[in-house]
Amino acid sequence: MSSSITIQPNLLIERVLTIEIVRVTERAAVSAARLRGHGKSKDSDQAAVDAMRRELNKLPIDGTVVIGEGEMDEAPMLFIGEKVGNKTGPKVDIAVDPLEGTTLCAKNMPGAIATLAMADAGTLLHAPDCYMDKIAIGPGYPKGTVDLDAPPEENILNLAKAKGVKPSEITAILLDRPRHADIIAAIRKVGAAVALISDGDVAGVIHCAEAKTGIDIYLGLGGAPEGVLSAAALRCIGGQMQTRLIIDTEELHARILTMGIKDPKKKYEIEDMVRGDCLFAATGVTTGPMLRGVHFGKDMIETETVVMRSVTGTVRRIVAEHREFGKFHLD
Ligand code: VTB
Repeated sequence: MSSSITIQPNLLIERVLTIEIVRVTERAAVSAARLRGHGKSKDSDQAAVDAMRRELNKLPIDGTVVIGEGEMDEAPMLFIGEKVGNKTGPKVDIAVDPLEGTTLCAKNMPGAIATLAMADAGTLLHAPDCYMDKIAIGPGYPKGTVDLDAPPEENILNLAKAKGVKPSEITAILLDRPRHADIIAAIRKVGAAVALISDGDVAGVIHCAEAKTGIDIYLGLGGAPEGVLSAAALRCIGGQMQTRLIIDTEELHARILTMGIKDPKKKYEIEDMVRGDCLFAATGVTTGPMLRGVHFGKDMIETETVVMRSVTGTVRRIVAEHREFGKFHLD
């Protein structure tokens, strides 16, 4: 007796794209890594952008960059609204950060990554390149355990209670910025620990959902593009996140109107930032808690990538040995 499995074309292409996007972040990471530690953050960013764009244009998608490297007039590549892909496949929204942590890469410090998220057209939040207030925790907690509008102390105490530990056993991660002085003081006042990062808050948010990192909660203001990317990752692996754009200039007010955002003070849940299923991938540029950085071997280049798919919640870690472009160290 023969059995047959019908795979819907859209589902199949979406599964295939899971592996295809790995190629995109891998190439961006390798290009950026060539300039690791050179002190030139703009150059390594541009190298990552160029590589990511080249690879995206090979994919069977009809894609639009909705979170990108700035606006059309100021960024030559992967600007918001740029069309990518070979137009043979599904219409998709793409959020990119070809080099998240340009300073980390320039200084060869831990945690620089190349990252992107992909979802059906019209389902990713079109956010401008502004600040975003964020709170995130990992999976397994009742909805509403923390709230963006509650004081940090209250969030820490509620989270400790939900986790069944003392507040002193909670660790909060924040970007190390003067603007976070009050939040840091409030967290420490209730006895919780603070972990400070100099850059890289996409990984910062994801750490909340990775038990091995020991991070329980992300708090504070980071980039809005990074916020949408981390929301995509949490949509895949679980966790809670609330955000609000910081629209504090006339220019930003005008800009968000053109992006379809009517309420500048709207509090976003993950489902508002990523309104359907998505794919997320990140490749390490410099070694950090989440990913190993690019390793240049004698005749090959090794990369580590994490790729996630929200339909199934599958997380794959792909360690790749690139011989074709490792051999001559070309890419
Ligand atoms: C974060 C971080 C980035 O910008 O989004 C941060 O993830 C926010 O802006 O790596 P400020 O640096 O102004 O605080 C980065 O540090 C750099 O893009």
